[in-house]
Amino acid sequence: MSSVIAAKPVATTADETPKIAGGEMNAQSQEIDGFQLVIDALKLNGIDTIFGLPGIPITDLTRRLQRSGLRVVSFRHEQNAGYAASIAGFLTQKPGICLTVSAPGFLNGLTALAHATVNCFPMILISGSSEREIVDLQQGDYEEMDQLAIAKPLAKAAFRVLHAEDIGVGIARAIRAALSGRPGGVYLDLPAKLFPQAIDAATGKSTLIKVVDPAPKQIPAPDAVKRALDLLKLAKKPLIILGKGAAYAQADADIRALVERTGIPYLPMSMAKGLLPDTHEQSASAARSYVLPEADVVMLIGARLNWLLSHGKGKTWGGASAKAWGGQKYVQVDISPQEADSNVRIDAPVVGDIGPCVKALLAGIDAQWPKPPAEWIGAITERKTKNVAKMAETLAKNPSPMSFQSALNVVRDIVKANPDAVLVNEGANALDFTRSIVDMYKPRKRLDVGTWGVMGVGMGFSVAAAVVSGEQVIAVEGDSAFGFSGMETETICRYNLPVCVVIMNNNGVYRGDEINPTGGPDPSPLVFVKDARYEKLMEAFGGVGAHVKTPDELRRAMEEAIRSRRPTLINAVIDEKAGTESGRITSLNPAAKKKP
Ligand code: ADP
Ligand code: TZD
Ligand code: MG
Repeated sequence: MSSVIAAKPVATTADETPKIAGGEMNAQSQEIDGFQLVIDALKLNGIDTIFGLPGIPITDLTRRLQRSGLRVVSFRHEQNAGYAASIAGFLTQKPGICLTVSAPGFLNGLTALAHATVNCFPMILISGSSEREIVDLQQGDYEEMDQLAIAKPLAKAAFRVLHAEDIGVGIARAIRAALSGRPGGVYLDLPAKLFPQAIDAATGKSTLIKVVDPAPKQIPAPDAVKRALDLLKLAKKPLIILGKGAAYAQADADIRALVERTGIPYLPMSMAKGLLPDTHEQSASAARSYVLPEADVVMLIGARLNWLLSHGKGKTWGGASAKAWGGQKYVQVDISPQEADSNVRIDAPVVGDIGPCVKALLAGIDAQWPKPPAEWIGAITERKTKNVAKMAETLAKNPSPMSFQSALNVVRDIVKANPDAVLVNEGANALDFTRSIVDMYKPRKRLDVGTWGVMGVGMGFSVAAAVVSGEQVIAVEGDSAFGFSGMETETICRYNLPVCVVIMNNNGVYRGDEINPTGGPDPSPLVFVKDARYEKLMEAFGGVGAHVKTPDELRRAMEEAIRSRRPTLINAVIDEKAGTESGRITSLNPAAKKKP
């Protein structure tokens, strides 16, 4: 209570930028305000980049963050800033920060916060909020909303700070909640009144907390490791599945050693592609539909048995019916103790951080470790060889207009020649074909729609990937998918980022040839303006645009984009009849079997 009485506002409103050099303290009274405490707390914890969009009450915070030396990346829509923050968290193991204004800005950022939680990415959404007294009495304040209550069910944790001297604790708690255990999205509510609150500078500084060991590398229990090894050792048809948790954990060398020393075939989930190069001889990607039902022991490392793995049962896994268990035994390595048994029985849960878990498993694998039976490896190789040959045939075709495959064959070559480039990918067919055609060679280089299969992450992810890695970004986008965040081409140009967007333009959602069955003037809800010139969007902001109709033109445009590192948008014209409904997840569509 005393803090409220002691707190005195200093003159730092949006219209009145502080005149003192650095804007840090009121020189006479040696006071520090809430703005500065937020900045200092973030800096103290190694936060160096903020993704956001300014306005009341955080305009000055944005300015002062930049003045304090943090990189502030300002977007055109908060959702894209939020997606940027979420993927920055995935790439760096530091919580990605998204800063928004109240009510509508907060809500725009909230989708990304929920996405971060669902995908286990560490992120903090910091939103300014309106006057608590007015909000709580619902008296109609400017951008009134009880943001904390709304964020709670969608976030891993949610906090509000009312007093300047609690800023240090608030930010420490947010960081710890985002990073520790299973990472997730955290909401931090900072009411407008907090920012100008001034307290004694020395007292203020002493309240800041540098979080010690925010993501403890929890070690697994030895008996859990032994149980897992015993199970694996007896397997006749073992399989390892690597998920994006394994990519996040940054235990790349040990994961590779585990796969190679055991000799067990592995399948990478989409964002785990590149943990080992996709060309690795133990990769079973090209024989996925064979290995899932056939495997007898499956070790999941940082992957959940959710819809993306058909819940670990049913026909995909060799079950007799849609929900029947296929008979596999599962080992699951995961930081979350509650994940095991969420869909099927997990015979050997190994709970801990993937780094120490994989190390502990490796310690139990010596030269005597029995390699998987030759029949299993041979059967997989046979399927792989057949499927790879079939794929090569398709990729070599050169139809006009381009097919997804003939265009993506170019992207495949470009990524092979530039393995450090980050590939961002969204769409339906544009997603599924890219995932299966474009090989990845290094960890954390493929960023996509994740657990929700969400559209709209494209440009936010691209900006963040370019900002945090400094590497070339290649964004392969469905024309529908691109539309969700397309205005951020301006952001890409404004920050002059090396992002090359390639739109797989088939004139619509899934395909571009649907017609309105009534014969009326409205188009089908699934199609867009035909032959839209998306490349002009990038040109509008000073970037490079290209309109390409052949693989050769696409190759030249991509090579030039990578050579120049200029913001580039390539509008690749794809046959509008080429796609299928929902890409590869047609079966999830309730009416798919009875198309009107
Ligand atoms: P994918 O979509 O690639 O299959 P998921 O998002 O379903 O991957 O699963 C990721 C899993 O990784 C989550 O269950 C999460 O708890 C786990 N995870 C994330 N980080 C770590 C870590 N450092 N150590 C162990 N498990 C982790
Ligand atoms: N809205 C959001 C936020 N996420 C979604 N996944 C969808 C809607 C539904 N949806 C998909 O699942 S894929 C897709 C939508 C609208 C777009 C597919 O069209 P595209 O890709 O042009 O991006 P293709 O290559 O034409 O299939
Ligand atoms: Mg499309």
